Amino acid sequence: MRKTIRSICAAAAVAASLTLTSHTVWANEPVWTKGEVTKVDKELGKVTIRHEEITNLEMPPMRMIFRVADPAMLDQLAVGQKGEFYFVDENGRMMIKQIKPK
Ligand SMILES: [Cu+2]
Repeated sequence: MRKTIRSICAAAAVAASLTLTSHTVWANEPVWTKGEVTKVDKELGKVTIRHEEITNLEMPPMRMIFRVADPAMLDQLAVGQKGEFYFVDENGRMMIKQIKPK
């Protein structure tokens, strides 16, 4: 009986460490959020997107303005463009880091 409890504890410890490891790896992976471009301002380098919930930023669905990490992204974006976006918080500025156009 005691042995059974000990092996269950060991299994739980392994599971916990696996979870921790996975999180560490995923921290640098893009988190994709679906969205649609509703406005592009090339001069200001800003894009308005109606986005679904952004889990990595704990943000509910809404329409908002983002900066882009690379001005070249502006050429890939047009009003009505749908896709998946990797949004990040760069010192309080919401920014599009990567785009997967659909
Ligand atoms: Cu938002």
